[in-house]
Amino acid sequence: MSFENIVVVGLGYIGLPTAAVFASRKKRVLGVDINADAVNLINQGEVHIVEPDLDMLVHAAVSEGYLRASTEPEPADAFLIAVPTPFKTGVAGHEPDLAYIQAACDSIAPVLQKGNLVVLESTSPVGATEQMAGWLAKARPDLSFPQNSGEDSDIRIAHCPERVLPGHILRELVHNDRVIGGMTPRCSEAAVLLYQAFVEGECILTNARTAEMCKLTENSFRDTNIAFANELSIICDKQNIDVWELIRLANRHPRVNILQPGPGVGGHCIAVDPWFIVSGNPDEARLIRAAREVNDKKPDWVCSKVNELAGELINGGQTTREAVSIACLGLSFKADIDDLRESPALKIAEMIAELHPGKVIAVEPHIEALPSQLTDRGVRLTNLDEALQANIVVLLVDHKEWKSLSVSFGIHQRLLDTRGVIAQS
Ligand code: SAJ
Repeated sequence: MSFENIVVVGLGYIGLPTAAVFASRKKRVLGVDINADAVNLINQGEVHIVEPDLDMLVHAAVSEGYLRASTEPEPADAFLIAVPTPFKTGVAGHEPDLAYIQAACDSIAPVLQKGNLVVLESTSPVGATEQMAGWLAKARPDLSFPQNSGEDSDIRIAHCPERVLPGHILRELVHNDRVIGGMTPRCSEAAVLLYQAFVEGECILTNARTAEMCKLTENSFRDTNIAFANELSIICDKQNIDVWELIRLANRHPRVNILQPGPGVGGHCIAVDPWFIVSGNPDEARLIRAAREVNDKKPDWVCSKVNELAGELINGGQTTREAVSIACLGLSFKADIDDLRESPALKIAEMIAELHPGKVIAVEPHIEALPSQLTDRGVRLTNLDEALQANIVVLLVDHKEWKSLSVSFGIHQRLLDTRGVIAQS
């Protein structure tokens, strides 16, 4: 068995880098996406997403003829599905929506052939790989699948969740270990053979359900640890203790490793995936749900602190509420990226602008224009120098531009540093 022709369905933050890395190993790769603009751009050797070095890799792969993009799949040896798994809209709670996976199945089913491998890479609730196999089997009754034919099936199916960190995707794709969960042991072996084309980490075999749960567990573990840090930060504020020093000290214990508090947890993974465990296990997943709630409520706490600081300035008789200016440092969901989606910093800036009658400005070195939810509320994009003159400076993202900055604030100024990076002199 060899995998020379690979189709990758979904050319987003995971699918495109994965397609490009396979192509860089001289596999013939067809990337498939419903976004025709992205497909056209990729065929010109350009990219529609921001990720270090991805543009160069895609350009080289397209110029050498190993990577092509299309809105329609073609027959291949292996199919990788890397499409989004958002929440269902219009229903209460946080139920995963597998509609994109189902649509991917519909698109590849007509071109499937005996001997093909289909791998689900999208982060998915437990049971999604079996569901995917069910959809494919229904569309292709002429082929046999592992759920009915076990090791002798025509089609092999596996789940191999991506685990890469945005900003470091190309390095982590190659060097991270991969958890590979086949629907049967032979499915797992086939998937290992596929990934060995570029993975230098270890490929560890398990079954599909465990692989699904493993990915959700990794992100839930991180979310719970950050929730612990966020809860500590609120307790420390009340107790007049420096939470950053506290965590530094506690982490000197050989078996303690607490992450860092912040303004909340954002992005499309850590703030989403734990809900996939909760929605499938509402009575059992009590800690995982509580962690999500703690992190989701942190932006409200930050806004109430800003309000408190404004009150301090006004009560001191130094100014009026309308005259208080507020600057937000950073809007992205984490440091040194331009991604504003699901960003707690953006949410906080929006809430401040909504509630505060005075001037609100923002600094975000990675964007050129503010999104409309801020401009509609009168927020202006500015530079760091102007922002540091504001009455209240709210540091929301630990971008390198102001990490380790030492600032001396006047008596009419207050700093709320949600990331603990600015030293006051
Ligand atoms: N954050 C904190 N404190 C910390 C660390 C992070 O507040 O100590 C916040 C960040 O500011 C951000 C959020 O958490 O708002 C998430 O950022 P992140 O860097 O922790 O994670 P992501 O969402 O960029 O990527 C995660 C990674 N998962 C783990 O580290 C377990 C990555 O490996 C996954 O592949 C990715 O989710 C994914 O695609 O699921």
